[in-house]
Amino acid sequence: METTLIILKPDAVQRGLMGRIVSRFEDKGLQIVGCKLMQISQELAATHYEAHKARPFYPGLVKFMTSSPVLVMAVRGVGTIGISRSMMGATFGSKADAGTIRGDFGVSNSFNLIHGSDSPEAAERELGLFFNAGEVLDFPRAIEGWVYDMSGGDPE
Ligand code: 3AN
Repeated sequence: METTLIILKPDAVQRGLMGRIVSRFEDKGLQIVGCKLMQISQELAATHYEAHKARPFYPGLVKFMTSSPVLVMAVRGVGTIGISRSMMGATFGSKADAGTIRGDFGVSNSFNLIHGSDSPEAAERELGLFFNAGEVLDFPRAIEGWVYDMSGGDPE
């Protein structure tokens, strides 16, 4: 099982798209194990996006991400990092395929609705940045045996 960090960015919150985007993760069968609305500080945005510090879009990205609250989620499942990335679609709303979150809900290249960790290392780091101890919960789902084939012992 993997856990990834998903952020519904300020545009998703302001446009009233939270419910529909969260539903996509639930509909897929992924488990939401952490969730909170928060305002990202300048410091947190700078740490989260430090890999992009030298890029021309960095100042605008930090301004956008700190401009209004975001919904952060910890999302768990087998292969959840890759699955979430394909559900999100390409970085730019103008290029993202129909059927993806960015492809279906946005057209902008800067306001692209959603962030998802891109590797297990990034997920571990980012979950640690956005969630405090005790805010990501381990709990059994009643539907687990219908989401995954558990007949071999491991989720298939
Ligand atoms: P993704 O979120 O698809 O993994 P990254 O990691 O390449 O995209 O970029 C991180 C964030 O930086 C993106 N989510 C997007 O908001 C922003 N970004 C990336 N490239 C550009 C760009 N050329 N212009 C504006 N914003 C960008």
